[in-house]
Amino acid sequence: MSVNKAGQNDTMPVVDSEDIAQSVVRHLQQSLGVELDEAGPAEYWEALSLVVREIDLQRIRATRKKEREGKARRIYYLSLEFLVGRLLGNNLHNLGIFKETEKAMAKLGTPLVDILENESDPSLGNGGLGRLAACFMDSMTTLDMPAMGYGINYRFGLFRQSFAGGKQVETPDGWREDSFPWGIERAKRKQHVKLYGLVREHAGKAVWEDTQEVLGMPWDVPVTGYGTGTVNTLRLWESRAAHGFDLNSFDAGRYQDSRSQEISAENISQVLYPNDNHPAGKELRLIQQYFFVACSLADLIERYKRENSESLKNIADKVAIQLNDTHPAIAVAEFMRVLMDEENVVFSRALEVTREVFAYTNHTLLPEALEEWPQQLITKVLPRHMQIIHMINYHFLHSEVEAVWPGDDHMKRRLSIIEEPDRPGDDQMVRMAFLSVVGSHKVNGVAALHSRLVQEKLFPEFHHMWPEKIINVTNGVTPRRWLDYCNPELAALIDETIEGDWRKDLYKLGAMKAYADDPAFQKRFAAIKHDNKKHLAAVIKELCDVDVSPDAIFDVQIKRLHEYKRQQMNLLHIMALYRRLLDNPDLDVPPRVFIFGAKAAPGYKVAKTIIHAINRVAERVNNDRRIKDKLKVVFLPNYRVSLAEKIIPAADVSEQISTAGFEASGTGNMKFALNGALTVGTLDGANVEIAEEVGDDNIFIFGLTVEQVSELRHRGYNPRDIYNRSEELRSVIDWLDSGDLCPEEPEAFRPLVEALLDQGDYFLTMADYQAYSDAHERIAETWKKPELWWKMAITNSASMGKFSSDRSIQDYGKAIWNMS
Ligand code: 4GP
Repeated sequence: MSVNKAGQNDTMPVVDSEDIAQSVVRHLQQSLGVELDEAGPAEYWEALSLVVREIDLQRIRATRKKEREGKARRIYYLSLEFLVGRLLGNNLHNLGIFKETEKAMAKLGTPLVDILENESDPSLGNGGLGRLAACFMDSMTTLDMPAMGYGINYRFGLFRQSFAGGKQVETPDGWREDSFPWGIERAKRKQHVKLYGLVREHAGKAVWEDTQEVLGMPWDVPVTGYGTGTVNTLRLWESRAAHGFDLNSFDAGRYQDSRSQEISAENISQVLYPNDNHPAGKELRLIQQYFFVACSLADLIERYKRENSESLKNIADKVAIQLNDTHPAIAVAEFMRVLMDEENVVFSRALEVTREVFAYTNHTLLPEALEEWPQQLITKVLPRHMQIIHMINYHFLHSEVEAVWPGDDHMKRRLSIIEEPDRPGDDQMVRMAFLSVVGSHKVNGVAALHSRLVQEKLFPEFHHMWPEKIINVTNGVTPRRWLDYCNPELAALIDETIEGDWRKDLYKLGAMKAYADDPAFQKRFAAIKHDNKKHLAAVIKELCDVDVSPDAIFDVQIKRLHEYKRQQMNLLHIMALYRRLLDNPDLDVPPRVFIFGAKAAPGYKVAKTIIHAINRVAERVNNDRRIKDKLKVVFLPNYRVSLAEKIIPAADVSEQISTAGFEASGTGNMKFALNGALTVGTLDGANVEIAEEVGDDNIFIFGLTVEQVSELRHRGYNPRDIYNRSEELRSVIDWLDSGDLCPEEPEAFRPLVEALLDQGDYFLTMADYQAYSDAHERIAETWKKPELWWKMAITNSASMGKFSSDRSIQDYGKAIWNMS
């Protein structure tokens, strides 16, 4: 018996619903010790996960064997975050056994949908960069690339969010406390990591000694691909005490900083730092970074030696390491250390090899997000690495910079990996981005506009020195999770309509453009959206206790809460709409539901204020009968991947409204368009390329461009002028500031008002407001013409071929990893 078309591959065992049901029962009884009549959805979830894991493991072995025999270069993706999302449903889809499993579970009496809801999201990331890493693992596997992801198995992932009086409340998310059947401990591959200590010279050689040691235990999570027998591995490290050693007991006198006493071996992998686009400059964070880098490099070098040769001189032929942002940048120094101190490779050759192996992806231009570490801290935690960074820097400045700008000390200071202090006596900072650029053969931005800004604004001198080094690879998303799995009805309609398997070649969706005008097709497309909206309405009712109608426009902004993403602009506009409706309850506008989902970093005051304000406005609007349900506002708590999977298929409008020049790419924007939502967006990040693909008539672009933003700043910008001129803006900001929305804490929204009016409105919310409001008028007008709306929606979905992460990975393969 065969499985569905995805599964037809001769390396795969054929599995039918009977086999699955039997295996589930076997695991219930033999692995979990549960009788059939005792099993609920949670037990079924675990048993079924074990069934799938068994298939995965079989394939992992086959994959490894094939790879050992092959000649290909292996890609190692180093990332402090992998926001993989729930795995069971996705794996069933990828393996092509979803339908058979549905049947099996129906036979056993518990619907698969209920079972899938029992999986907690592995919350191992903050946002875009972590989710991108997960899409990339899916694509590398689907494309049969030998690849491995390396990260940290945090005990507590990103916090859980709830609201109290509208304010964000954070609680720890012990996501794997109950069970995580996907992770398999591989004690045989454990690593020892050194920290602290001193460097002494012995017979002319640097020796790092008197160190403390921690143990890194790998947990392997299988990564399935679609329509292939390949299963890759995501190896996540967990820290443990080595030899009963505890960093706490280490002689406190040797620490320059008493905070380090809080660090014990086990707590290195305890928590994910909850910051998006913002580094956490804590000692423990540096240790986390080094810990996972050291484990990963040791692990991949061992594998290289097992499979290839004892000598590392040709390691670049077989190994490519991708740094996901600067978080793993210390890997450059660690790799050099291994080559020089353990393998006796001379400095210049070691640097050549390192550069051939490493490449670095930049994900943000925000200056505050560019990681820097105090030199003193690195010297304390990793004394040998600090020496090596100095050596790299010396070579870089005195031979490479010198060759381009001879005698130019100013340029050397600008480009130095170790920054001069602003004031004498201040600590010198190590610029991890510069270390990453100097240590890599390629650096890439994540959308065309962003990469141009990386070349021109972020690293112009590096771009001058090495014109070939900084390139673009536009982000993408996996169509398996973000269409096939999350929107099965639409996936089925597409299958019926077009030729070929779009799951593997997303450009095939282009054939759907021929149906954009077809009334029958439009009707079905719209009916699916309506169905998805009904499902989401039920989720909204359950989580927010608000009734929303699936006939309204579902207008969605889901992403981390950040001033540059401008949720506050959305809020001001909602407040204005509400006031317009109060002035005239019979206003001829389509009913709208504004949906938010976002976590704010716990220490980010203004972001938390924005959440609070949205919730308070929502409460007011949702309970006001005068506006006749023409406006609803909901903020779904605890936004995460599994919630995104329910929201995105149900969206009509996708809010991508960052200040131009700030959002490196965005990937939510791609997921929404793929599922037939229309974008209201600025010319920022990948929105620019989305507009190119769908055509200007099929997207609502508004606002200042990057060039206009810099002109405006240059001219001088005073948000108060806009406030004074715009009656509408003035009235909503005054309302926000009046205490009316939060009588028990009348000053609650001051930080937001101040950011907008008194602190220069850095993100130009006021400047873009009118254009944004006008774009929403256009949206409302378009909604009134359903044939036009659905034509646009279908065209969007059909034009997303470019934004598959398969295409991104192929680009990486060609331009960065030298894959043939
Ligand atoms: C994000 C960027 O903000 C987002 O535009 C991009 O799509 C994503 O990376 C993937 O490239 N950056 C982060 C971060 O998540 O922490 O810097």
